Amino acid sequence: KVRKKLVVGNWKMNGGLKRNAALLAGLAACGNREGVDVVVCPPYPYLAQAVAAVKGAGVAVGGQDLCAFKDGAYTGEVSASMLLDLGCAWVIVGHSERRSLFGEADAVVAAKVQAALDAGLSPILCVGESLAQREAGEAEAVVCSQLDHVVDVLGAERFAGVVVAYEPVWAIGTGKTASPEQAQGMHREIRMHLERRGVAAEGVKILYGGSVTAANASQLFAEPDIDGALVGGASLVADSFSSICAAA
Ligand code: G2H
Repeated sequence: KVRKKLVVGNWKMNGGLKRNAALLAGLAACGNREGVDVVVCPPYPYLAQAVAAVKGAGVAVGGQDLCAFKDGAYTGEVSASMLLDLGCAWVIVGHSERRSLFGEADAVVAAKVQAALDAGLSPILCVGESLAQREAGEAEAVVCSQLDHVVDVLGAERFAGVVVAYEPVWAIGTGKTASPEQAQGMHREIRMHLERRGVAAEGVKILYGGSVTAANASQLFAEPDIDGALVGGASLVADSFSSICAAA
């Protein structure tokens, strides 16, 4: 029943060769800790740099997105096998920025999760409600429906290989973190919903994402159904990210 904690840094569209080198060097302190796995997700062009830099440091590397198709005429896209080829073990799928800014629908997200699993990558599936949806009392329904699209495509058994990241859209990059109680409530609901769908949900990691910082991480990690974090802004500062990993 013990779920090892997982902390994932999502750099989003930030970085540069020089700045990354310093940041990646600072991550040496994050890896090889008992009880927590650490993943860093730089933009595509810097994946090879990151893989080389964290070698031996006990930090894994992941993509921020992938294409649902295998290969062929899909200009600008990156496939699961390419991520794997570069040394990635993980990939973020369906981040709210992909959904809202780039029009990624639930069906596309589900196809991407499937493509990741088919290739042997571990997908981190992002779900979360907007402020309007929360205020309308629809938060649980929205999140459950996002999960259902993926369970329907994968089947319950395969879903066990997915990590879920709950990221309330109103807490992303806004400095407004969900309270540990709010986050725990939704994480519990996600686990119960997956259980209802026939997924072995006690083993599924559910990360919290949305303005996680060194200051609020330990309170979040103390909740029974919060198994780690997907960290954006704070993952761009080595000291902050290290502190979050140390709190896990
Ligand atoms: C949520 C999170 C990481 P931030 O998007 O995915 O970003 O920590 O900056 O809110």
